[in-house]
Amino acid sequence: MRIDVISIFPEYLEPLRLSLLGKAQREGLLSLNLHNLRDFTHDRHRTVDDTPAGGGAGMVMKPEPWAEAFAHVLAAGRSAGHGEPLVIFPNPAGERFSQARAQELSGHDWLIFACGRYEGIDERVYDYLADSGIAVALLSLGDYVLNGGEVAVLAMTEAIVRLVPGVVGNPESVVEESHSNGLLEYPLYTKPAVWVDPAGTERAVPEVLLGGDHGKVAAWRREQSLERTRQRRPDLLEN
Ligand code: 6GU
Repeated sequence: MRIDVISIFPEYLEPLRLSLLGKAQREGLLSLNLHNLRDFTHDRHRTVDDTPAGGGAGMVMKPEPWAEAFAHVLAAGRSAGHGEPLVIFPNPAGERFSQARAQELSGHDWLIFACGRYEGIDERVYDYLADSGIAVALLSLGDYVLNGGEVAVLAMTEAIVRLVPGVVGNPESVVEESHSNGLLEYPLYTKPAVWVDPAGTERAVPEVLLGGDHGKVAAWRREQSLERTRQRRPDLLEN
């Protein structure tokens, strides 16, 4: 999978070089390419924003650097042998990102994330991409506002890339986790079988988990998942 990120703060994305995603890059499962939008400006101040047409607060990202950045990234990906990309604009006014969406996006060969800042990007950039036949999606992490798309790209990229086959060592660990089946994950325990907490209370692992009956364990976990979901996220059960 190839991922390009265009941002005025490409250093913000450097944590994607660490840990599991770093390993995926070293193993050739992921090619991560970071681009500074300011490299596609031509004035002394490397200007990427201007005042909003019609007036109002804040600044709007100018279309010209975005068009140049996309031309560069599209050429680079195509010459590396990739087909058609999906361009994702992290945006609080976009469709809600979810585990199901992460699963679907993990099957793509090439994603381009375009991080807006300030009040937003000139609308003509979206129209230009769409009219050029490029697939575009606006995705939001949730109903709150961040200062820019970078943090959202960190979250979305991690959620997507860990689902690419081969990235997580044990494929079962991405099957049995919260949201993979529409429910929250059941509680987890490890050794010791009885733990004395710092207040002196003995806390035992539920007996069913130590009995060796896999059918009973599975039934108990399912029940716990349902109960947790009912308590914490009843909205998930409506679907
Ligand atoms: Cl994707 N971007 C920004 N700027 N704010 C957000 C968001 C995205 N998702 C939630 N809030």
